[in-house]
Amino acid sequence: MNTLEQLSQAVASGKGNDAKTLSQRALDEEICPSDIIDRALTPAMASVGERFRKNLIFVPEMLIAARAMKEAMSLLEPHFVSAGIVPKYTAVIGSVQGDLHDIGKNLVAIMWKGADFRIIDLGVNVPPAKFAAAVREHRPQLVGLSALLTTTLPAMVETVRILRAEIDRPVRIMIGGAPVTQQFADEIGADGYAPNAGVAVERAHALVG
Ligand code: B1M
Repeated sequence: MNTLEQLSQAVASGKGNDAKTLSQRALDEEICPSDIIDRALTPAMASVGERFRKNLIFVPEMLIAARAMKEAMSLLEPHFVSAGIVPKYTAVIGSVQGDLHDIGKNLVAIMWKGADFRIIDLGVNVPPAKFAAAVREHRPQLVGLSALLTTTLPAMVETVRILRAEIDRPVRIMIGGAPVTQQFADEIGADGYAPNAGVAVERAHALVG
């Protein structure tokens, strides 16, 4: 098994220390950090989700795998962020109310940080009013909403509605997460949708540029 395959297996089985060691080994082998995410870490979480769906594992195993993924990401994050550069734009980001999933949201935040954005990360389970308050306080050009559950899509709809109703300055809204589609973004009046963190960077620049 090569390093990326071993890393994927370590994350899927929730071995945080191994995940960190193998991420470092992958970097030492000069594998680019976004390839490490796309070819090892993300597929690991997809396989965890698949096993959960088939009732082969349960919530605790998903949680442990998520922790292992975060260990690996903590090692990779500095490779995405350019030190000492004052960001040109500000973005507020969070997982919508009721949603505790944050790995995808964190990945988007890391990539935006490396792409000229100061990030105000509101975390998970963020009520619409908290997004609106953060927009008033930090005056971002962009707001990012993440949702991983079909049951939290209504909270995304409500957050977009409240931002449109209460914020009287131009702010672009991007949405994403596994159940989200371009069609849904169009229907609820979001300005943009991205299927993954890489595309989220391109679309963010298109929206604020
Ligand atoms: Co949960 N969970 N989970 N879970 N979980 C899913 C999402 C699920 C698909 C698993 C399954 O059944 N196959 C399923 C949802 C089904 C549905 O609604 N259709 C599910 C469920 C049911 C649940 C619970 C209800 C389980 C329960 O309690 N019975 C529960 C809900 C808790 C809650 O939120 N209220 C729950 C809990 C959890 C844990 C807490 C244990 C853990 C999360 C830990 C954490 O995030 N800190 C967890 C995990 C780990 C998963 C899976 C396995 C992995 C998610 C992940 O991190 N993926 C997931 C299965 C799966 O995704 N296949 C699953 C990797 C990540 C890189 O991808 O988040 O999709 P993703 O992000 C991508 C894109 O979507 C996009 O870019 C990212 C990077 O490329 N993107 C954006 C995301 N946000 C974006 C924002 C943007 C743009 C792009 O712009 C702003």
